[in-house]
Amino acid sequence: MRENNLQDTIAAISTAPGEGGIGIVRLSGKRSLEIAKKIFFRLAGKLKEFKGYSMHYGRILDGGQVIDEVILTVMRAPRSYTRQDVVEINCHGGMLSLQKILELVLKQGCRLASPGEFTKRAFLNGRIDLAQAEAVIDVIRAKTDSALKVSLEQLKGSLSARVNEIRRGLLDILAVLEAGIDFPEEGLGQQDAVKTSRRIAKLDFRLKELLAGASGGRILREGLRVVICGKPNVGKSSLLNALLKQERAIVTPVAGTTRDTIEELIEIKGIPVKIVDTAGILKPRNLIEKKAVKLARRQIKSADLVIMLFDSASGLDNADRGLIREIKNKKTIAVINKIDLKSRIEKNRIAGFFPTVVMLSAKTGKNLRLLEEAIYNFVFQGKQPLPELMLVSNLRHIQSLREAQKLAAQAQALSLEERLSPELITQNLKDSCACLDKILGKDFSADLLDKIFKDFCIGK
Ligand SMILES: Nc1nc2c(ncn2[C@@H]2O[C@H](COP(=O)(O)OP(=O)(O)O)[C@@H](O)[C@H]2O)c(=O)[nH]1
Ligand SMILES: [Mg+2]
Repeated sequence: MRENNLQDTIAAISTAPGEGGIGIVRLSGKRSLEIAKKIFFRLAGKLKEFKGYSMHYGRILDGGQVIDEVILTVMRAPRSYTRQDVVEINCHGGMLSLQKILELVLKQGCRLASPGEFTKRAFLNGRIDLAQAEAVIDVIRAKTDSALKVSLEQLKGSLSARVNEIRRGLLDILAVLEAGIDFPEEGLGQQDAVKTSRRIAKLDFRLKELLAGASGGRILREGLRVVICGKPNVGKSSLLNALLKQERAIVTPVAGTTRDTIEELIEIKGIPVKIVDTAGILKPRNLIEKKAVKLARRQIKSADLVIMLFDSASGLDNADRGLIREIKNKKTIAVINKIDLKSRIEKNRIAGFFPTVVMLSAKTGKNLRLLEEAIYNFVFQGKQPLPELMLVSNLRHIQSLREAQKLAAQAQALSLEERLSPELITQNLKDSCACLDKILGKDFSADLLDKIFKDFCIGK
């Protein structure tokens, strides 16, 4: 595969497209320094040798023509992002000079890098493992401070260290068991069996511990999709505005004001929340409303959490009851809105249908905080998330950890059986270990790498 070829010298624009103070063209590979030397001319003094971690002020020239005034940063193998020779050309951040410099280095023999190829090289050259490589893009895409913290921990290698530790534990047990299989006459004594079982149980516990923070971690990474639904005029758009703290959606006393769904990203206590306002669900009066209701239903289907809104002032009616039936399989927080008006709904009437009921006023903002707390609790089940337990956030890691844990638990159950069959236990432990290897990228396919890095930006 071309992209797994580490011999080419690759180049790409590493800064975001558009205007900026500075733009960077990055080169990585054996010929980086040689190519940079061909197009770079120092403004003061003569350039002798590029030292690692050095910066040079000068010009990029194409033939005799000045392309831009730049600063060149040189990082030499193996002390660089990719463990290869890396040159970063810091030029003016206009698309034209970036594009021209990129074209120039391509003309001189660089190949255009594919998305994430610099990071892929860091992985293939062993500077970081696969879980760390995946954390790079999560750091870039983090939507909240908490999400950033989790990704930075992963990039630092905290998750990998935990996984490695468990993996080593599994290998140690395997070594003992396999010695027993090789010398069956000695066999595994009762004492050994108990000891083995305890050791597997410990690792099973460690895996469960990592998985305990996984659903929260995943939401921090991907965001929580919250859809506000309810019949017309209960205050859905007002609630969106209140949570957003700005007048985003049109609010009027006229039923049927909202037609298109409105989505906005907000932060609730560190959780990135995609909040979606929908049209009220009631018998549509015309074609537009019919489409709006259809859209609203589709949104409800894709929600991680539904906020079902009731109007305190108008009382519970058949339309509300119909909606309650419609969303009975969704995770829902019920909200009784307009508590600033005379109440005609008792909380108890609704509490039977929903685990959480919040009473608030979208108009005055009263108790809005309680809804934010309810959403937070929905994600973290009322527990304060411990940073050390919030190490997992990537679905691929979660799935492999789950599989590894299941296999370890099976091995542990087998080790308690009277007629111990070491071969079966070792097979389960080996498979469990293989799952952990996948997380770390000790075992990978070109397809997997393609899948992971295709989501990266070019130049990273
Ligand atoms: N008194 C009071 N009126 C509200 C409250 N929330 C919304 N409303 C009013 O209810 C009407 C419908 O609100 P809107 O947000 O458009 O409802 P939607 O159709 O569910 O989106 C508007 O006149 C709002 O001003 C509230 O908490 N208290
Ligand atoms: Mg509305």
